[in-house]
Amino acid sequence: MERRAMSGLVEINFDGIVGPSHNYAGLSLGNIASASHRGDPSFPRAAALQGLAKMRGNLARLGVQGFFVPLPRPNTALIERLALDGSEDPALRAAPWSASSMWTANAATVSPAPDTADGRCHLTPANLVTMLHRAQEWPDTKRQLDLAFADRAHFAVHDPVPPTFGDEGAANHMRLCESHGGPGVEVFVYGRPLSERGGGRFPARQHEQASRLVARAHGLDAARCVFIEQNPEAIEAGAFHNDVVAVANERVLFVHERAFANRENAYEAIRAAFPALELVEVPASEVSLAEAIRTYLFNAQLPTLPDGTMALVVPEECRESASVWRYCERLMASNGPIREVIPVDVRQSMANGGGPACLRLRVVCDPARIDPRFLLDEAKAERIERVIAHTWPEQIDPGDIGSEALAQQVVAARDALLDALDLGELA
Ligand code: SUG
Repeated sequence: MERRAMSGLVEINFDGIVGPSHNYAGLSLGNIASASHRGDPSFPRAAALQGLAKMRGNLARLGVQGFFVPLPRPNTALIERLALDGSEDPALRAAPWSASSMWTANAATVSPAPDTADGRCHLTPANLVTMLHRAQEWPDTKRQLDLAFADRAHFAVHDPVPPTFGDEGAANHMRLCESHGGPGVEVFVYGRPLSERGGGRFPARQHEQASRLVARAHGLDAARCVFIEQNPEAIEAGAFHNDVVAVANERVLFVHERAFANRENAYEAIRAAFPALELVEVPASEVSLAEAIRTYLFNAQLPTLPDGTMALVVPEECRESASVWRYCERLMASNGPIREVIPVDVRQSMANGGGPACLRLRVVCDPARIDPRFLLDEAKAERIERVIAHTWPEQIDPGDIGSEALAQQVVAARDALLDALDLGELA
């Protein structure tokens, strides 16, 4: 199949605005940060302002930035379906309150127009079935995608993959290309189920059949798709998504040595589909898998800057780690494609296992085709900031979850945001 470069296409990062119910309930088995912060007080206002500061930095660097609004919480329909009456396990009680839609890398898988058979950009919302608190996201996520990408001549928004096959969206999907507007090779990374891995503690959240289904539904050319198994050792070490151990941009794949089950075969398969690959592999002898996962070095954004070089936008935690920062300094001094490393403070999200890359969904498209209400500019950033400062709870303690007073505050805060952004349809 012939795939053409298309003009006017740029990469847009859609960040999830951190919702007013952001809390630490320890809901994600296999996500070490989530488990270790279970029961801590959370700071939703600070969390949302940290996310907004990251968006502003990227808007200044890249000239374009999108966002999605938090989903409705607490989810009253889920509270009813779970028959919650106060006697249940606190983790179950917390699920309908989760602000997990902030991690928009799990909102959907996106195949840009130059890769697809019908020349439209295809989006499939992730079913996120492995975790209850995340499985509730997709219907509201789809509503938002349908609104933001309503132009059916340019976008196709699919239904999610059937729940038999867990799908966690773009967090397990990478795209390699010469330039964003040109044809790409799409790399899907899946985990083998525990039953097939001969044991282990943590579930694989991305099923191979989900990835293959998405590739078919998006009309991708089979010769330009690569399916790779995640290293079970990485899953066991806490890499519950591939984007905890790898990130790609244009020709570059920045990856930990232990990311894939069979590393040589994986690189060979990628090179066969995309010979121009520039591999930047971090050896375990320089940064251990555990340290990579603790600091989220790979959960970085890797945008191409206007001058054509690439920057790695990493969590502040990377600067505080001797081995990781030593590596970053060497990277910056090298002649490689990544010349700048920019630490950002997203600590509130990090404490739930979400770094800079988790907080954004990349969509390559013509910004003129998107509903402009989802694109950020400075005036809108100020409006969002004011709403967060005035209405987001400053602190949530574990005992607050389930309370009527907090529910009212969270609902009112989201309503104020929708009002400020003229997005009343999502109420
Ligand atoms: O699904 N954490 C999220 C973090 C998602 C990170 N996304 C990417 N790697 N792309 C998750 O595990 C924690 C919620 C809690 O424990 O309250 C949580 O859902």
